[in-house]
Formats: sequence, structure tokens, C-alpha cells
Amino acid sequence: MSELIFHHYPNSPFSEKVRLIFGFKQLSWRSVTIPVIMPKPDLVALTGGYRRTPVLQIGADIYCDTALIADVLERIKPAPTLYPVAQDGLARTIAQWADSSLFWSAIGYAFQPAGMAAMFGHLPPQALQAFAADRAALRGDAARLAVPEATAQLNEFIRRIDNMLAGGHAFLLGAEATIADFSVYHGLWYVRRVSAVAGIFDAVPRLMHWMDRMAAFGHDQPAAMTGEEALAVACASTPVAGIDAGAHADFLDLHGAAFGDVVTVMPGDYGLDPVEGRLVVSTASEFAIEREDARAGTVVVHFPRLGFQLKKSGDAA
Ligand SMILES: N[C@@H](CCC(=O)N[C@@H](CS)C(=O)NCC(=O)O)C(=O)O
Repeated sequence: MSELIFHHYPNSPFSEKVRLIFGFKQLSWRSVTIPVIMPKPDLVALTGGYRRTPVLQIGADIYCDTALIADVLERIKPAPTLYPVAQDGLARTIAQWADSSLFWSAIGYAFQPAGMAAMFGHLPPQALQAFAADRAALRGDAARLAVPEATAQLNEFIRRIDNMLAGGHAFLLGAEATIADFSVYHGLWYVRRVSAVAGIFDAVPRLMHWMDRMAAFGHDQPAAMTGEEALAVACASTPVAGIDAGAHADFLDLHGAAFGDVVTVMPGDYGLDPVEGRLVVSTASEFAIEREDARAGTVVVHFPRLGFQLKKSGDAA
């Protein structure tokens, strides 16, 4: 198998989720640091337009969204597992809640004036304006949480998470970490790094000990790679699930889109940048489309089905 090439930046919470999964599974990886705001020309050459962070590349296969990335890492290295059989449904359901509701309450809380000053106070005004404009464009019409609501939610959420540890076990669902731990952790990590707002955890020392145990998984020690080098890897590789591989027996069509049809795929919530290509995977859990790129060559871009929307090209919006 080609190397695991991870496109991310240090302060990205969703990237921290995956970096710790690398540590948990003791997988080695290569690190490509991408820009925090648009433009991201090297990343977008690989993805075809998807701009969110992080993205996993394996040769000419490009995996978007951490829910899918976690599944792919599990396939590559099943032990230790993120999805113990008896807890699979519960762990995935908590993870989905954490990656949405919990994450946005953590971000809304961290972006109060004291948090903003601590995180961005060193930036020149133009850089701050560029960041704010980029994130406004990313969010589009998605609902925003005001600071008082975000604070109330986060307080209640961390009280509930702390309760999950009341049985004395080391991780949220028992003695071993599951995908629920990694998804709950990353938004809280983002807040706890900033001392101006980290006081919210003072009331829950047990939860802070759990966070320390999560941090102890570490990240492995990736060697750096440039975006240009990652593009060269894609160019030199053949995607595993390309058009030539034919349709999988589990091809699931809920859109009137057959194998090989030209479609667009994009997130359902924010960062609504459509990626166009020929549909080569459509299962209960995943879409993938093959596309050509002048810099990346033939690549297959994979998305989780949940949380993403597919349209046949030419269909009305
Ligand atoms: N559901 C996505 C969410 C990804 C996400 O929102 N990432 C943030 C950074 S942590 C982002 O893309 N921010 C804008 C950017 O990096 O351009 C996932 O699990 O990967």
C-alpha cells in the first residue's frame, strides 16, 4: 500500500482527531501542511474543489471527511479497533453528535472575545479580516451559535461527558478508546489549548484526566512532505476503485445515477463546493468519483454518504 499522506494544519480540531487515531493505531504517515484559508491550490487539485480540513491521500485515492478517514484507517489496521462490535452503533452515534453539535458549541464558546484575543491577537488586522471573510464564506447560511448559547451548551455537554466517566473506566464507553472518544475529544482540545477560556473545564477534573489519556496516544512522528510532492505521488499512482475496476456488487443507487455517470458531490452543511466526476463507488456508506486533473492526473475522490449530497450533473438544483 502507498503511504498515508495527511493534508492538515496544526490548529485544526478535526485534524487532531485523526492525528490521535494515527497514534492510537500506531500508523506511520506523511504530513502535508495546508493553508488555513483559501486559496489551497495543491489540495484542491487533488480533491476537485473540496476545501475542508483534513484530507487523507493514499496514492491516487483521496479521502474527504474524518468519518470516512477513520473507517479507512480501521480497514487498513483493524486493531486496536475504533468500533468494538458490541458498541459500534453507540460509538458512531456519539461520534456523529460530537462532530456536529459538540464541535459547534466548542467553536462558538472559544470564539468569545477573550478567546479571539488569545488565538488571533498577534495577527495583523488584514490577516484577521481575511480569516473572518474565509470562514463566513465557508459557513454560508449555516446557523451560528451566539456566545451565551454556545457557553450554556458546552457547559451542559461537558457535564454529560464527565458523567460518562462516572463508572471509573478509562474511556467514554469502557476500558478502551473508541471512535466516540476521538470525536468528543477534538473540539474540547481546541478550547483547552487556550488558557483564556479553558477555565470551563475546572469543574470537571475527571474529564480533564480523560483528555490527558487521549493526548497520550500521541501523533506518531510524521515526516513532512510538500503539496507538490503529494501531487507527484498521485500522478504516479493508479486509484484502487477507478472506472476500470467496474461497479461493486453493493452499488446502491438512490439518485437515478448509474456507475460511470457524471455527478457532483458536496457536503450537506457547509463548505458547499461541488466536486464533479464519474461515479465509481456508491455504497450504503460511501460515494467516490473519478476525475482528471492537470496536476494530479487521474484520481478517485471518496466521501462518506452520510452528511454529503450527490446530484447527477445537469439535474436542476
Ligand atoms: N465533517 C468534516 C468537518 C471538517 C471541518 O469542518 N474542518 C474545519 C477545520 S477543523 C475546516 O474545514 N475549516 C475550514 C478550512 O480548514 O478550510 C470532517 O469530519 O472532516
